[in-house]
Amino acid sequence: MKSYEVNFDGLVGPTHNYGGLSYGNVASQSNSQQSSNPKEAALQGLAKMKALMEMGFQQGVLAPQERPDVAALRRLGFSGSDAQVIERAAKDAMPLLVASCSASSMWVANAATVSPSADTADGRVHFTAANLNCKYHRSIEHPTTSRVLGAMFADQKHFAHHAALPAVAQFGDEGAANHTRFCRDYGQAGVEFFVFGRSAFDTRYPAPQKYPARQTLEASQAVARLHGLGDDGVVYAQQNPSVIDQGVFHNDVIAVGNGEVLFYHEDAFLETDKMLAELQAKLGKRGGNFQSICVPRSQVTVEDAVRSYLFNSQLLSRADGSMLLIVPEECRGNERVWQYLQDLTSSGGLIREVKVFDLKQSMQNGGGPACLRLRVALNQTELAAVNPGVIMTAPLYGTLTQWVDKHYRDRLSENDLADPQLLLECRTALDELTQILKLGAVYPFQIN
Ligand code: SUG
Repeated sequence: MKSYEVNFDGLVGPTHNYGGLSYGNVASQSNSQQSSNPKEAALQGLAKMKALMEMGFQQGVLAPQERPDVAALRRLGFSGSDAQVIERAAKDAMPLLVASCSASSMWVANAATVSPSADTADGRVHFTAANLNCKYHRSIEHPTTSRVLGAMFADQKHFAHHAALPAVAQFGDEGAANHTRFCRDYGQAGVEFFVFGRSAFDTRYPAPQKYPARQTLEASQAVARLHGLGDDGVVYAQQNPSVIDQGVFHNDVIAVGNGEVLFYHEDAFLETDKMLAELQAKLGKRGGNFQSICVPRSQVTVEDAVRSYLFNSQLLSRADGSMLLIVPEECRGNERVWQYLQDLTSSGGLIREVKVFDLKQSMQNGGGPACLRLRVALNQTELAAVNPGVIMTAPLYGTLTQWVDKHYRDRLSENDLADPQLLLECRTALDELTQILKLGAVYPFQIN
C-alpha cells in the first residue's frame, strides 16, 4: 500500500504578535514590541501550503487556537465579564495578557509527537500532545491541541491520542521539534530519533548554562513508551548544550531529517559518531541505508544557522528519489549559507533543489518552514480516515485566503491586545473556521 508524509501546517491565528515571550529564542527576544501583521503572516503560511500542494505533496492544515485565552486569565484570578477580564489583565498584569494572546500554536512542530503505525506496537498512528511547559504562553496550548487533533484524526481504529505529559519541568516536552523519523519508505518500520536538551534525573548529562533546555530525556522516553516503540526502533541523542546557549532552543533549529537522510550542523549533538553509528545500525536492520550530510562550522557557523534558519527547512522526498529543501528567505540573505546551498545542490548529491519562501512574519518570532508543519506519515487507508475538511485543496486554499482577508487585522501592537473588540473578532473568525474545516466544537468559547 502506498504511504505518504503529510505535512499539516499551522494556520497563523488572528492575534499573531511579537510579545518577546521566549527567552532563549533569539528572534522572539530581538523583535519584542514590534508591531505585527497577522493578515500577512497567515497569507505567507497559506502560500507555502498551496505551493507544496501544487508540487504534488500531501498537505493539510491545523487550526489556530482561541486567543486571547480568557479562560487562562480566569485561572490566574481575573474575573468579571470577558471584556472585564481583559481590561483588568491589561491594567494589572500586561505580560499575562500578552501571553494569553500569543498565536504561538502556529508552530505546530511543537503541537505533538507523532509515531506512524508501522512503528507502534498496536499498529495505530500515535499522537502525544506536547506539554510545552518551558514557557507559560505555550503551556496553555495542549488542551485545545488535543481537541483539534482529536477532531482531525478521529477514527480510533487508526489513531491513538495521548494527553500531554505531566506539566513539570522534568517532563518538558516540545513535541516533534526534537523528533525525527528515518525510514526506507513511509509505510515501513522506521527508526525514531529523539533529541533531548538535558536529563531531569541523571546528573551525568551536561546542561546548558545560559538558556533553558526545553526537552528532557525523560519526556522523550515517556513518549516512546506511550507510543509502544520497540528499542530496536529508537535512538536517543543529546543536543550540544553549547548550541542551546547560542539560541538553538529546539533541535530543528540545527538539524532536519527525512527518509534515510539526516542533514545537520557539525556542532548540533554530543557524541555524534556514536549516534550516527547507532542510527546506521538500527535503520540497516530495517532495510534502510542511513546517510548523513554534515554542514561544517568552517562553512556555516552556529550563529549563521540561528539567524538564517538553514536547518529549520523542510527536507522533502520527490518521486525520482531526489530531495528538495524548503528554506526561508533569510537563507538567501546570508552569504555563507546561500553559497553553501549553491554548492550542495550542484554537488550531485541527494539534495538537488532549494525553494525559498517568505515567512518573515513567523521568522521574526523564531518560526521557520519546519516549525510551521507537523509531519504525519500515513498509509492510504489512514489518509482516507483523516477528516477531509483539513486536507488542503485549491478550493480550500481559496476559502481560507478569503476568510483571512475578511477577519484579520493588518497591524497589531501591544495596546491592541487590550481591545475587547479583538476577542469578538477572533471568536467570530474561529467559529467560521471550525465550519470551514469541519472540526465541530473545539474551542473553549464553543464548549463552555
Ligand atoms: O516556542 N516562539 C516559538 C517558536 C517556536 C519555533 N518552533 C520550532 N523551532 N519548532 C517558541 O519559542 C515567540 C512568541 C513571542 O515572543 O511573541 C514564540 O513563542
